[in-house]
Amino acid sequence: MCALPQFVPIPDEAQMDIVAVRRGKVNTWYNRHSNRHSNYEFKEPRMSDTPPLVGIIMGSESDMPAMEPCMKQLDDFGIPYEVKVASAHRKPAEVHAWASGAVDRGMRVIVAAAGKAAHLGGVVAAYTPLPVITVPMKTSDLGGLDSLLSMVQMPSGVPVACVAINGAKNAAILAVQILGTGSEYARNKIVEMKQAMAQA
Ligand code: AIR
Repeated sequence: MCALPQFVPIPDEAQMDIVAVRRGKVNTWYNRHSNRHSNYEFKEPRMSDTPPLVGIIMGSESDMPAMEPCMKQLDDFGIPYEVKVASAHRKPAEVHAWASGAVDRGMRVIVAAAGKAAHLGGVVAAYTPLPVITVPMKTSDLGGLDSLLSMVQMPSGVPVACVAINGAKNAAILAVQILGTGSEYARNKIVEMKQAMAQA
């Protein structure tokens, strides 16, 4: 009989970093100033003493407002994350480079948001062993059904999870639940959130 595979927990340094973020030490990797689409100006990923555990990628800067609840929820949980904008169709090489380097940059789970023919999550999943949670963006023409179907109908062998249309907050919660399989800190955050919901 085969031995069960060893469970690999999130390293201690990452746990310590999570606590550091909770104390407000770390900013997110974007800030709110003008750019052509949505009042966000993206900076180059900065070298931080807190490696991101969640990688958030979206197909366009126009997806940013709908993805705000994802970042806010991770901020509330004190989980470090990285934000990347790159389209699977317009910048495929950039998506490839980002996704294939995610593990080495310390990430444990990826959230991918896109609208219309939303192939981003599937393409990212093709390049990384990390779990990918997709967020179908609501669209003006088809209400997001186009995005949803593009994400959920993945071929066998390359799964992605998929939350509701514009379900950015749930994507963050699911990401932290996945982190919680190897991090007591993350698991406790979910427990606290559930207790707060039950008491509201
Ligand atoms: N998109 C961008 N490249 C491929 C896809 N599917 C998506 C974006 C966004 C929508 O197209 O994720 O939801 C419109 O993007 P834009 O840049 O035209 O505003």
